[in-house]
Amino acid sequence: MFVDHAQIIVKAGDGGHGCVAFAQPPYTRYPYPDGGDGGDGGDVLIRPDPNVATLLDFQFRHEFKAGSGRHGGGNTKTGKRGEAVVIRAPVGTVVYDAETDQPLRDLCRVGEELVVARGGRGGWGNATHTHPNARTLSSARRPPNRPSRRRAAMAAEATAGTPGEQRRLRFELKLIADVGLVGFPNAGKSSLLSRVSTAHPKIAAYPFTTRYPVLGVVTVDARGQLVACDIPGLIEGAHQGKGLGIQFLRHIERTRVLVHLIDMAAVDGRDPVEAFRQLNRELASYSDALPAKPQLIAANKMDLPDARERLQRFRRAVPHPVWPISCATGKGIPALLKAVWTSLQLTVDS
Ligand SMILES: Nc1nc2c(ncn2[C@@H]2O[C@H](COP(=O)(O)OP(=O)(O)OP(=O)(O)O)[C@@H](O)[C@H]2O)c(=O)[nH]1
Ligand SMILES: [Mg+2]
Repeated sequence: MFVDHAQIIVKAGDGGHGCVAFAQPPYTRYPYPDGGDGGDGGDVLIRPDPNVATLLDFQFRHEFKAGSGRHGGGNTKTGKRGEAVVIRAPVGTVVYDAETDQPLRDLCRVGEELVVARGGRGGWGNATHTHPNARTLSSARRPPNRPSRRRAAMAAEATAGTPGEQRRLRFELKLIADVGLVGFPNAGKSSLLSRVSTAHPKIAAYPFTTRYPVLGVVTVDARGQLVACDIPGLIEGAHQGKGLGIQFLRHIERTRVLVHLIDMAAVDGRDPVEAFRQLNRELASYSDALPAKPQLIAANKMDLPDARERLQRFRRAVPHPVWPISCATGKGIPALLKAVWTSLQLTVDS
């Protein structure tokens, strides 16, 4: 199951309290303060992990709580630090503060880390608090068995730990791929991905076979590898929620090149020129960034009858280069991949 939204609550650990304690070694007249500091509370961190594919785990677990620091002890014992919690999220997760809806960070690189809730600080024990003024006691700083009028002042010599931060967060996953495959349902997007990569997207002759994005690693002869993303098909009015809507376009927002697949055999009776224009209108209604990306047009199903004539008509109506391919026979696909590769190199240089 592919899940690309989640809400969670994070709570960092509280700081432990500082300790009030006194030591009186033998043969000494005055005891001295030796209460240790409280330990700091643990932080809550988020780390992008390439082994996590979706936000599915957060459907089952909403709360993440780090450990609190232990209180300080006598004999200047510092309390143990609270244990931090590391949340692993898919690479490409955008983290928002759910209260303000402000983006906190886009976790798109492995190795980075975001502290989302800081642990509370441990309090000072009276040993720390009196340092460096005096290790021995003045008349105002007496131990409990020698009370003075200023006992209240003495008690204040240890401080309480501070509470850890608590926050509500929203995650939004935007997949990371080089190339996005777009087109109407049944255009052959999944067929192309399964032909050029080891991914196994579902392929069938009915619309909306693909219900969630699928990534595939494509090897382009000896040149190198690229990651392609197959998304559900779009239809006219998708921006108004028709079909599966346009929310999946989020996953191709980060791609650098789009491959637009068009069914030249018009198996569903859709005119290729109309299909091309309608799909571009849907892309434009999602954002200005998508139409601005380089778009390679792949005329698919060229093995079927009448595809050739439709391609000629398409070329006359649409003044862009077109790559005729067939996902059934594999014809034309190497040339398309080379063009995609060149286009990617150009976007890197620019
Ligand atoms: N003859 C022929 N059939 C093809 C070709 N490419 C895809 N098909 C068929 O077209 C149908 C739809 O293919 P898919 O790859 O599932 O299409 P899609 O664009 O992923 O469709 P959605 O996931 O529904 O958006 C399947 O029955 C494929 O076998 C081709 O080049 N030639
Ligand atoms: Mg598909």
